[in-house]
Amino acid sequence: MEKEKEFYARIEAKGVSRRDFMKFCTFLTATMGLSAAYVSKVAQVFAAPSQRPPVIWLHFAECTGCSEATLRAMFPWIDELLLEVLSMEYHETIMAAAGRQAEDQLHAAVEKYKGKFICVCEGAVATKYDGGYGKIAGRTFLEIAKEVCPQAAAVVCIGQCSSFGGIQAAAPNLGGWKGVGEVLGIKTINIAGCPPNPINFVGTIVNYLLFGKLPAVDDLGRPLFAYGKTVHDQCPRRSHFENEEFVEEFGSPEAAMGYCLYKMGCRGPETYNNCPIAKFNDGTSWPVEAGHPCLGCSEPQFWDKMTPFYEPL
Ligand code: FSX
Ligand code: SF4
Ligand code: F3S
Repeated sequence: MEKEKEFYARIEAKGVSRRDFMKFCTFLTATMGLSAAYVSKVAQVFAAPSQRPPVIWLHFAECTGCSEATLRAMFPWIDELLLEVLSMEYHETIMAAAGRQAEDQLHAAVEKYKGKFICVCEGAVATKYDGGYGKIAGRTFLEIAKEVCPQAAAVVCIGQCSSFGGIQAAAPNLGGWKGVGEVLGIKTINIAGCPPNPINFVGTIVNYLLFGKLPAVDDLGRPLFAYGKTVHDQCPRRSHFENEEFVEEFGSPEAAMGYCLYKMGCRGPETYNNCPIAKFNDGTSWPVEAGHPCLGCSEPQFWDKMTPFYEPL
């Protein structure tokens, strides 16, 4: 009770009312595919956390867009998630420590929480030339991944790069870049997207805290609550597709009328993601709503398989 009171006082001081918070929890609960009966339980995960699982967040080759997207999500006020709900032991972008101090922190955290921590991976790992394409503190991404990931309770890959290799794995892929699961031969939870929607990451973590297990996934390791349906099947422009009302030029009257973007190269029909429902930036918009075709960013090797962009399938 005390904890809960403190929580509401803390978020109120940040200008977030209890009502705003409950609205977020309702949205998150629906995104997770749970019934409304779970809203108060989801709220409890934030308001009165019973455990603070340690998290070690590794960066490999990427643009840091995944961290940026997560850190910029107003909900759930990422500092709450990182500092109060989770125990963030290592995250290069946001930690104060640098150099040897940061390295020591990583090793100490792996040692201390062996078998208990959640390892979040962002970015791809190079496999050619002994992984020599990417290093941190003199050690290759490959060495770091091999050392840290197998000691985690679970490995969550955030983004296209750690899930499937991403841009650096696009042809000709000189470094032999791959997703973390493939490199290590382990099963990872893949929060696909370039960048992924932070709500799908938060939903995965909340699922873990609520039920003590990771969410059900598809054969590519993507949580079904978020990646169970195609963009096309949830798209508000779908009736235009059925009526064969297409945009054929950006800036045209058809574009202004919100016609279907299929002929502009939309990959919604073969892309599994919840963008039309979850939207980005706290439900503000998503690519198709902004008038841009889906590029297929949550599908493996989309840089190779979905290109050339802007041309119909
Ligand atoms: Fe990859 Fe993350 Fe694309 Fe970037 O860091 S998924 S390049 S948007 O953001 O890993
Ligand atoms: Fe499908 Fe894309 Fe057209 Fe939407 S805009 S209906 S996702 S093809
Ligand atoms: Fe990516 Fe397509 Fe959604 S490009 S963000 S999966 S609309």
